[in-house]
Amino acid sequence: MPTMRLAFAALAALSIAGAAQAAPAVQGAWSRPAAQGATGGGFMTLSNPDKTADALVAAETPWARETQIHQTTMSGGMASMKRQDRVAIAPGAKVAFAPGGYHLMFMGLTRALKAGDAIPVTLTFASGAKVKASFVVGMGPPAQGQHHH
Ligand SMILES: [Cu+2]
Repeated sequence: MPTMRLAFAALAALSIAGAAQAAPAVQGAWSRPAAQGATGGGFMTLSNPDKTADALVAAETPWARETQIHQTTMSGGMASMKRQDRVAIAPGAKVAFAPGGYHLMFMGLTRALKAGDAIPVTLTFASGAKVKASFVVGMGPPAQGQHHH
């Protein structure tokens, strides 16, 4: 059945050519201490190593009832937070999630966030990639070299 074998070979080659784009990377993920039941903020730098645009569309952690993507904006001297459906990351670009800008909002913490804790978060991207990251609890970004892949 040489024809059959050829067909399989062609399929295999196709699936390699059509492989998912490279997943975005997370660096310096951190969060501030917070009480159980309160709301926590998640900060990080996302980078897109691929030649195709991607976007963060969802985040999830078992440590909070719900996790949302927010952006803090200033208008008329007042800071307000708006929920974001997606945060685009251009090809080869980095997007900072930091106090005063984009951040994750951990709503209804199921446990207290104490310094040194590592919040397990799963990030979902428009490309379909799911990336796990540990958000280290402290007063600022963790030292370089501690990020997880
Ligand atoms: Cu917020």
